[in-house]
Amino acid sequence: MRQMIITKSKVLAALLLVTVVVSAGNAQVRDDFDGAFNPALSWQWVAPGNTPYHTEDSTHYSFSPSTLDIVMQPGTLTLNENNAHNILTLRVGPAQRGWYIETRFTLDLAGASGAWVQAGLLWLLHADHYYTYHLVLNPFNGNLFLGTAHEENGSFINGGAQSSEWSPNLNTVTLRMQDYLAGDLGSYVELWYDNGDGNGMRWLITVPTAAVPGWPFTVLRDVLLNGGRIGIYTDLSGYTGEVMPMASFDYFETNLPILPAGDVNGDCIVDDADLLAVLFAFGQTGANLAEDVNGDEVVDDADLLTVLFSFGSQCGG
Ligand SMILES: [Ca+2]
Ligand SMILES: [Ca+2]
Ligand SMILES: [Ca+2]
Repeated sequence: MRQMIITKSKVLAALLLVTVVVSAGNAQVRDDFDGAFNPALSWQWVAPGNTPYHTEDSTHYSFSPSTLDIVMQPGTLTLNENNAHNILTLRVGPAQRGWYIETRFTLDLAGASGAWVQAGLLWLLHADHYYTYHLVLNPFNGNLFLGTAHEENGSFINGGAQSSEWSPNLNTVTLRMQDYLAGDLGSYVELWYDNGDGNGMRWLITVPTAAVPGWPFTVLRDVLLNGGRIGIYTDLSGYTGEVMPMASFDYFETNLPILPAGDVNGDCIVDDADLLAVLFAFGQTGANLAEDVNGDEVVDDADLLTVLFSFGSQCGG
């Protein structure tokens, strides 16, 4: 009996070791938005090129016990408007094979109509360089469908995918983007969805990025190959009615390497280079400063402390 207990505990220890090794190489992170943000994730509200740079507006979001509820408001990343609110992202390093990002949310239109109301997944380098995969209201017939958008240098185009339409009653969707393993890393992105019609998760389309000659989606290529920001977003596309729609996000999940807080240069480790960057930029003010770790538009003690406290931290913990 004693022998068996020892054997079992050895097996358990070995399994734990394997788990640790696997998760270090390919860490999955998830925020269930259960009444608060997961404190292990360094969510940021900043959107380079947007005004305000720090997009948080706490009067327009709250938590239920199981969702993050964002009440939309006028403002958009579209074209040169760049005046969106509550843009929520995580900084990530270069992608690895088998990467994915996924979210599920409910879009409560609250009677809104006549505008391209959108909510979904965001890839962000700048308010004029981003890619979105989203649920969208067709303002002409009230149906919902899945759309995509890409903006480069403020030039806005379709992101290469659009679904058929369905009744607005089916307003809870799961959206997933993942690696297309048959192609080179960073070259193709698979789009998947579940619109709650009982048919489960299904493939929508595989989108080539700008790593494939002739394709324009530079943001997908650049974030996958070099890192950037991923997250969730909402957009009213000009709607200014009385009652605002609300997007209730149930979770966000990814296995892309999340950069630790304080990783100023985005190389997946907080070290001397980040410390020096903050010291040299100390006292600088304004938007879009990489050394402004907490996004309050000044490089000061608070940013320095974040770097010091997370000194040695790496992607995946
Ligand atoms: Ca823009
Ligand atoms: Ca670093
Ligand atoms: Ca700061």
